[in-house]
Amino acid sequence: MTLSSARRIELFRRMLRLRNVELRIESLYHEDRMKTPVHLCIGQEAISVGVCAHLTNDDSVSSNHRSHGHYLAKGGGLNELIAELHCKESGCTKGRGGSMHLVDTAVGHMGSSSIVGGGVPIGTGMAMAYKMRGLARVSVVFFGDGAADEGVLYESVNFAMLKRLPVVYIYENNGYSVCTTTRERQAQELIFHQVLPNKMWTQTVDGNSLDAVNAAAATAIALARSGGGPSLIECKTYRVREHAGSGVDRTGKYRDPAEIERWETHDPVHGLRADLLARGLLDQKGLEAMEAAIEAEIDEAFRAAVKSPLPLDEDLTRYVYCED
Ligand SMILES: Cc1ncc(C[n+]2csc(CCOP(=O)(O)OP(=O)(O)O)c2C)c(N)n1
Ligand SMILES: [Mg+2]
Repeated sequence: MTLSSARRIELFRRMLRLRNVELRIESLYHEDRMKTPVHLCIGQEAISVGVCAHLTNDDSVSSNHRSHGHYLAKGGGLNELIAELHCKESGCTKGRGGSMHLVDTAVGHMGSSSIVGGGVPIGTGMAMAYKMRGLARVSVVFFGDGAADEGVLYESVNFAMLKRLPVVYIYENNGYSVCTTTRERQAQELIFHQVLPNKMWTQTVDGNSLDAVNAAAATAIALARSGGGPSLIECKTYRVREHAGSGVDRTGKYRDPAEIERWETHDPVHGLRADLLARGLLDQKGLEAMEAAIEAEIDEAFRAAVKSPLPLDEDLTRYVYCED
């Protein structure tokens, strides 16, 4: 599925917005007003935007600790995200969850789990609910290569294949689980992906290419929606920043600085921006106007978050159990 010019520009805008939100978080993180760990997805924007572009608010996403991109691409509120990072009552989980527990049920972002692999069975269960209720909805599960080390992934994928569930597994292979490479941890590439392709539609794509992610996601999501069962897309990408917090460690302690530089030259946002400018789909003035609108939105989200109140001490145990 090829993108129209208008759609390509809109998806670029979403990627740029996500990038600039994270750059702002990174630039202010040292002030210590954001009382939560953050796991930035800088360099992985094409994946969440390219996948979520095919989903409606009735479809769901189950996410992991690196969740800002999934949440924003699914349409989660920016003000509520930034307030959550500041642990404020106006945050999307009322200041209780922080960066790793983002929820916006109105748009189908059903939550993220800080337990590696924890979101995989939850998203698989969402797909089972859709199937049992006869709903033409799709559940998307984002997981990393660290989750591919966990047994729960294989149990879940097996179950989804057995029951032909409408679930799309998005494997964000960014090469690292904290400081350890995928190659050092896995005896062979993801087993279901390699061994059982005839039971499940799978594809490996360049996760830094919006076009590649968009095309694969279009196929997988249409398949799930039409009763064709589960699928898996491996998106090869790179975690440019450190595992958590801000910045890039270029001292070579656990990864070669030249490797970081190589991936920086294959940046999904910069690549698409250059392509749009070269093709004349966007000019410098249009780009500046787009960026100014994004920056104004981010300014407002931070302003509102800083001035909004913290949760009250006496409400500490609220929301521990569902109150309905
Ligand atoms: C079950 C479990 N084991 C270990 C951890 C500690 N941990 C948090 S994030 C992480 C790395 C996960 O790597 P990956 O799934 O590849 O995601 P990435 O950080 O690369 O986006 C680990 C090991 C955890 N949170 N949960
Ligand atoms: Mg990883």
